[in-house]
Amino acid sequence: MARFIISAARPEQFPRGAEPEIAFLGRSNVGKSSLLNALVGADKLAATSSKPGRTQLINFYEVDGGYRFVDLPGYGFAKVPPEISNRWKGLIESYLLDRRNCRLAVLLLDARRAWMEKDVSLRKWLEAHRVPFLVVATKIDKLKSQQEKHHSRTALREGYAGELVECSAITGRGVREIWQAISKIQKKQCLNRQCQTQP
Ligand SMILES: Nc1nc2c(ncn2[C@@H]2O[C@H](COP(=O)(O)OP(=O)(O)O)[C@@H](O)[C@H]2O)c(=O)[nH]1
Ligand SMILES: [Mg+2]
Repeated sequence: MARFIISAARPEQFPRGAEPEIAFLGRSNVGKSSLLNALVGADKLAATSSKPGRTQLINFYEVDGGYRFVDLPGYGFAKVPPEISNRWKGLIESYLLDRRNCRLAVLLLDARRAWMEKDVSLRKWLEAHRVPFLVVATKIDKLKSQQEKHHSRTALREGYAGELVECSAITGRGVREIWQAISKIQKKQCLNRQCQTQP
């Protein structure tokens, strides 16, 4: 079960309370909202769209287990003017850097495309700022042949040896593994960074 809380355009609108948050990041249209729905077993909790660039706000959801899911605005949509994309970037960065609730960023990649330039720079940014993250390659159901699957795996591993989950919002593949990673990392984080820095 899950419930929509708020669409925030500014940090002052972020919800209060200490609930741990899992943030979903990735290019527009990569499948962030669909994955969020698949994780909570809902069809229409987070709005999905075949048109990229529709989620321009930070959407907060309350989900079972005392977590919040945070649907961050997608990047990499070419038709957005620079002033708007800079504003999005500012909003995302202020969320990831300043938000104490944030325990984990889930970085989504399209399994067919693997790492694109902006994904790599985002991953490097997360590493540099020590934001804990999990890489999820989604739309895995679209890889039909063995050759496509092999090609995708090789490309996903190019320059990245960390934790990686393959998933599909359509078949539900990977959903359990993502939940496992969420519960594991939240506990670990509590022991390490976040809880110690709470006032
Ligand atoms: N085949 C397939 N399509 C997907 C999957 N996840 C998302 N999609 C489709 O990709 C499009 C964009 O999805 P959406 O969740 O809105 O992407 P967002 O912009 O990252 O939130 C929609 O048409 C979805 O139905 C998946 O795992 N498999
Ligand atoms: Mg979306």
